[in-house]
Amino acid sequence: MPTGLKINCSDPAKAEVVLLCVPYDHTASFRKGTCDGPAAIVNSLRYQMETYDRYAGAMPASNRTVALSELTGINDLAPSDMVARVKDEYVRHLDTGAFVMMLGGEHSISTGAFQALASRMEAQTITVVQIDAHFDLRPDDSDYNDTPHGMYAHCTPMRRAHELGFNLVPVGIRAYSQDEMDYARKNGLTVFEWGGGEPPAVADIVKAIPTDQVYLTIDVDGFDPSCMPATGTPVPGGLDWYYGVDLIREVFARKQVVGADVVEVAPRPHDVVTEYGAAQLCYTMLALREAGRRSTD
Ligand SMILES: [Mn+2]
Repeated sequence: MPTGLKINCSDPAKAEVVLLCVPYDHTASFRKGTCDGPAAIVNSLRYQMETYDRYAGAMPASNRTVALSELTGINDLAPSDMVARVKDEYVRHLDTGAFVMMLGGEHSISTGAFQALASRMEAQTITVVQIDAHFDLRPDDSDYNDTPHGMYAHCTPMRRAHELGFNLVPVGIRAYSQDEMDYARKNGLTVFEWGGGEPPAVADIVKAIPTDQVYLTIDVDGFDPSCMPATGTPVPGGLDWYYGVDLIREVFARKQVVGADVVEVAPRPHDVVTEYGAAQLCYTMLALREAGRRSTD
């Protein structure tokens, strides 16, 4: 009987791993509901996981302290205040040396993490590896929204990350504006676009990451909707489940992952596939951290 992840520490300030829940859903452009994502993912994490993670060949260590940090009331905030609150909270966990696994919530929450990391480390030494159907490189959402949410809308976090100085490696991209592609080209991004042939070798993606340090941001719509259907803006033809797991495994084996998030889970009635899949990715990432890096090629 699967028992799942033990959340064994009530004080995030004393924890080695913090599950930072950000139930924020203000600027979604199509289907709403990502404010219910974090609780659904945590529920699956606690009660649905096999303790042994076969993807990592390891388990999240039972003697590690794991705490929940839930940003309650955050859904009442305007996007800029939300980002500021996520940043403050994230910085607190960075300063106690915790590894933060952030759960969303719409993708704009990642900007708070980027700002926090950039306040404590050199952004240039970190690459944001982004699994996503969309670039999220817009300056704001004014090109498609009659009542725009501005520079922290959920179509903007990678633009904000790039402006902060992070390197970007987007993977699974298959829906974008011409301006976003122009921005990516102009700034020399290596883009792993999906569709139009066989997917690239996982090793080629890892080789394209210019730094040792990586922040992994997983928008579940980067995966094919057959495995992640409950999301705000599903797009057919994404990453196959096992391809995504292989990519995440290789990133953890070759790089130092300084933070991760799983966003845009929008639970729907009579279906737990997406939150289960998102929880599995979180669990596998925590198990991969315990498995450690591979020393040889
Ligand atoms: Mn996204």
